[in-house]
Amino acid sequence: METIGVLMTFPMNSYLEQELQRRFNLLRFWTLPEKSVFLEAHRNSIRAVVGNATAGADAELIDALPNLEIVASYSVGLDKIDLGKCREKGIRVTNTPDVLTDDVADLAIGLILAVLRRLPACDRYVRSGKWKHGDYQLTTKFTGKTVGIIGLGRIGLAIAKRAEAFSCPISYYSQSEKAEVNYKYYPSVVELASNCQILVVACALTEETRHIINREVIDALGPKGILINIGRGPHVDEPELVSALVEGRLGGAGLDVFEHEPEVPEALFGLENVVLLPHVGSGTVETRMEMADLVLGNLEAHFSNKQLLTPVV
Ligand code: 8YV
Repeated sequence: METIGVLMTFPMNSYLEQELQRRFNLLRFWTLPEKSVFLEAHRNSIRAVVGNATAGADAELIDALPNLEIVASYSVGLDKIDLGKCREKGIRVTNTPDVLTDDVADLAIGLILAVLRRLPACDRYVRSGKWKHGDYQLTTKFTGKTVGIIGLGRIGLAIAKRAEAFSCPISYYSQSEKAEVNYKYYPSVVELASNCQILVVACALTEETRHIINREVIDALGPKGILINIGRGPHVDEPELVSALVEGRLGGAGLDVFEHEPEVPEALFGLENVVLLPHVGSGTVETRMEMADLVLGNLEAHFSNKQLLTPVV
């Protein structure tokens, strides 16, 4: 398979990069200053694209590669891939579901605790020596709080399971009610937000879910409510979120993703009720290795005419 051209869009994992280099003719897109010149030269040899949540395969890239057969994403999210274009052209698409579910759900709970119990601020309090002059202020209890989840897929369900262990009543919003769960269903995000204390975004980013967190939802969650986003930045109307937090119209937020990441609104930096993470939901050694193995397994399967491990298209 050493002659098969594989275009990697972004530096995502060194083990994956090494293995792709060993097994295929790996081309590193991010190292090239003149991308269009490069594509002109290599367009015929590239048969696979390996992308991630930062750089996938848009219509322009797909159209530039006449022999593209497969897009193997090092992510569960598919929002950076033009799926319609792939379907139209018969290009296969794979992602990395399941292997990252636990990590992302763990992180959602970590963010809830970090916001409610002010963990980063407490840590800063100890390090700065302030503890010697008095105890840290009281914080807010997590156990028993009502948790609303947007999107009850694999990750949403895993978050619900964990929150249940904290005795939290669970409710959710998704496109349709799920027969297999006993959690309370709300047919709109505003209704869900009005009826929970902690609102967690765990759905896929699509045209329908872009800005699913808008001013109305933020107001429904209210000055004691907490927003947790482990989905995608564009799920949230970020300027609305920032002004709600700055003005005290929302109780707090735990954010792993941002609308224009790695740019993060500086207005959030001084707020103790906000915890900011650099998109690390799946970022453990163990999980990233499993994600890399899935990408490799899917490519090997495709080019050996075997069944894909995790096909999307
Ligand atoms: C990654 C992700 O952070 O799976 C997703 O959808 O957002 C991620 O796990 C990313 O693709 C790593 O490069």
